[in-house]
Amino acid sequence: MTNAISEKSSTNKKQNVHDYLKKVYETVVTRDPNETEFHQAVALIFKSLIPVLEKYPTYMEKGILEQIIEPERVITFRVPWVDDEGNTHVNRGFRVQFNSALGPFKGGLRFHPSVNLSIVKFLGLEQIIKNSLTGQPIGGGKGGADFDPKGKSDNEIMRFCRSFMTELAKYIGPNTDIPAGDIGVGAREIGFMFGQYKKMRSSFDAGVLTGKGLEYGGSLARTEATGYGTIYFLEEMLKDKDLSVSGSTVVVSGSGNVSIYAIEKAMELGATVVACSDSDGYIYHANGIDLDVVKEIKEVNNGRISEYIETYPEATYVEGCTSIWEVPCDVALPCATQNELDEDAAGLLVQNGVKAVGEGANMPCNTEAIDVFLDNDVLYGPAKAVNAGGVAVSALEMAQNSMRMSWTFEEVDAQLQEIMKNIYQNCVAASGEFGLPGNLEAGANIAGFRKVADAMIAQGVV
Ligand code: NDP
Ligand code: 2IT
Repeated sequence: MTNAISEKSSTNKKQNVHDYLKKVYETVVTRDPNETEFHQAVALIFKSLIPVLEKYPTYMEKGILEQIIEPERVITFRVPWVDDEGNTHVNRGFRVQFNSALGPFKGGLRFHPSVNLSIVKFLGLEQIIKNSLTGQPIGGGKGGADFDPKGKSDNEIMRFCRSFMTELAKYIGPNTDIPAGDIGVGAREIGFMFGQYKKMRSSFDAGVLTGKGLEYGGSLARTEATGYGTIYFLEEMLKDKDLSVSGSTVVVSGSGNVSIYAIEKAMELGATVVACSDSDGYIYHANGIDLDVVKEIKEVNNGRISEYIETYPEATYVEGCTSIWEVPCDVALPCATQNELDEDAAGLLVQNGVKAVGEGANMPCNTEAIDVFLDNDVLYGPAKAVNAGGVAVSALEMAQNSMRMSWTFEEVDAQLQEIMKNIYQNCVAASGEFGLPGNLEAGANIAGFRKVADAMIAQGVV
């Protein structure tokens, strides 16, 4: 082949891939025009896959993308419950069983008033790739309800959880679909749901839910896993640039499960964490946050982060959570929710000299913010890779449940560290192989996608 002909064929290939992705993406948007978060997640993944489809057109020929963006099953259901005053409320429950090519559906449940099908589908799609990256035998799913746990009594939470599980139990099982926690769902909610599932089945199927209490089949280190894993990944990223968590100034958004344990591990490795938030505002403490006080407020009392200044009057509280990114830092860890960090915030972080951004939350940086980081050579760790430690330890919880035994904290933590290192290395290798060195977003999408796609091809169109 002459150079001119080979160049033309490469241009044609690029055009084919581009046209194909555009067509599939348009189908997604036309089918469900209101699902903007889902569109955003699809677009990000598709962008990363351009060089993969150029090299391996078989993924196009076999219609893998058309299949992967359509959930295997979507379940929506009514969740009626009665409050402490005797009033009846009706919420909407969801479970999206997205992809079971690598194993049973696996992914968390979110209880938050903003939950709708778009949110659950974007989270489910991300979960497919994330779970693949962990190297464990788990497919992807997600669920939740538009229920607001804030201000509810323990009994109200229990009644809601039991009603939610009464319907969900029909569709899940230790070899079918294994839910866990997410925003608004922690050990208390998992406990209530497990109790109801057990009662309905007359069977102690420990492996049907993860994030369980330690007394009845939970894994040590699951509570810490997402936050700790985030810092293990961050340390790998920094190490490659001769940087370290030790000595760095860190800002973490949120003050829930992921944030608290990211703060804990960052501090343990020698960082100073100067700010964290909740949905109302953020605190700034120049000497470093006192995590025990944050835990007391958020984990024990279900309080507001603003209460922190009652103990530390020298710290400041700022109303409004999004302005947390104005605080200068070496490392920014968005650990609260989707699209909490936009291009303006990214610009400010860059201006203030940020060196690394690690997504503890799912899709916390919008697409434009990611571009700002990549264009300015900021180390950027994408959620699918960075926060995969939570689901990875969930899979270790399933393994322990199957064996009817439990590992020590140190054993689980050692496996978590190994898994996070492997994920980092696989992302680096995939981004390099496909001509996008330094782009871990692309690396994560490519490495995660290929394993799922190959399993789908091996299993045929069913
Ligand atoms: P939690 O419910 O424990 O904490 C959520 C935190 O984020 C709270 O501080 C909450 O503030 C804040 N937050 C929630 N929604 C909003 C919002 N719309 N705007 C601003 N702040 C908000 O949840 P997790 O820590 O478990 O989850 C946090 C993120 O991490 C989510 O994106 C989740 O999907 C992701 N994730 C969680 C994993 C896990 O194992 N739990 C695993 C991997 C990812 P407030 O108290 O005011 O509501
Ligand atoms: O987003 C996530 O990975 C989670 N919420 C954890 C899922 C799980 O099954 O542990």
